[in-house]
Amino acid sequence: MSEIDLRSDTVTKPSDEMREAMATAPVGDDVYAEDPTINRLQELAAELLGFEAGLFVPSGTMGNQVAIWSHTEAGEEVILEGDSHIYIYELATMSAFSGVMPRTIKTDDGVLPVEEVKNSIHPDKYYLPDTGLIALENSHNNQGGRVYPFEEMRELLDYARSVNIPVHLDGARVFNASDASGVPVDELVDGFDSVMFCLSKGLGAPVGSVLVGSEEFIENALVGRKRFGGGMRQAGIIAAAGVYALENNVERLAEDHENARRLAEALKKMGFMITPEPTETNIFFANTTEIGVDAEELAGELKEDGIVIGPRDKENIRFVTHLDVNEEDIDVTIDAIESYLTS
Ligand code: TLP
Repeated sequence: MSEIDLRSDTVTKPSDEMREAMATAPVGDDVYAEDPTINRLQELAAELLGFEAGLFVPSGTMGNQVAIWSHTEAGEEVILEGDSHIYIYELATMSAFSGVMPRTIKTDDGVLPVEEVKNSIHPDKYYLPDTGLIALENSHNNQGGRVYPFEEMRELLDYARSVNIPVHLDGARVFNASDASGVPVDELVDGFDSVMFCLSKGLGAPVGSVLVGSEEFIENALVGRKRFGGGMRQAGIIAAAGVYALENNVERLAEDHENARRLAEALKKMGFMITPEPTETNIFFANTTEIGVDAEELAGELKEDGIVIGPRDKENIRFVTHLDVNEEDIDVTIDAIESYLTS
């Protein structure tokens, strides 16, 4: 029996059909822009999101960091949310590689209040740093896959445009956000200056992300990608998985959302505290404080039944559904947790 792995949607393995597409992909040297499969993926991504151009990058982190490098000058500030992936999990790369300083706004829901953004931008004085970029995240990983409210996002984008500050979207899971909100993905990202989305999460590809923006932005980002060590050669073999993912695995994300919702509801009945409530996409957090269960111990027990979960500490677990977890796996997980609690 294969494991049921609920730690992250990054754990998906390429299907036989995806592997077939990879094995038969035409390839060329991408540093010469001669890989037909990469070119196709970049065009497809740009078209789907409504941008002029795209750039295939090895990871979401590189996509975000190349975007920051491309938008900013050393010595500037980047405004972003205090629990965002770029701030928490990207090893201060914006400071190390781009020479910019994060200016974080801590929130309870991942949503940047426009007033606070305004207050975070310094008056135009030679002795105060300029704001080079604002970065948002949708869906928000550390907020349990919450979707950025559409109207608030539009308000922020309009404000940023009025003061001429570019806005980047960490859209690692933007297709999940689109499905959950019912807003077509190109409308959801309209008004951003750049968007990074991941192929290697819920879309099920083994590796890769795409950065999209204007032609001018992508030309600059191409330099950034090379500098960051992301210039690839016959990488059409992996880009093919991305093309396959975009053509086959977007619509089914709704199943992951349904599975997450069902699992979260069952855990709630068992006494776990769930965030967000209700679950919005394929991620949620379950807290064990009220039922007095040690999350790490629970993880150890479940592992013996072939169920892998990701406790963050003794009381908090992040659950993530994806295309390698089906309805039956959710039933098996619910039963296993229930029997642990009642034993
Ligand atoms: N997220 C991973 C971990 O790094 C936490 C996960 O398991 O969820 N933006 C967002 C919103 C992400 O969640 C991630 C990865 C990234 C960027 C970075 O992508 P990669 O791992 O491809 O560098």
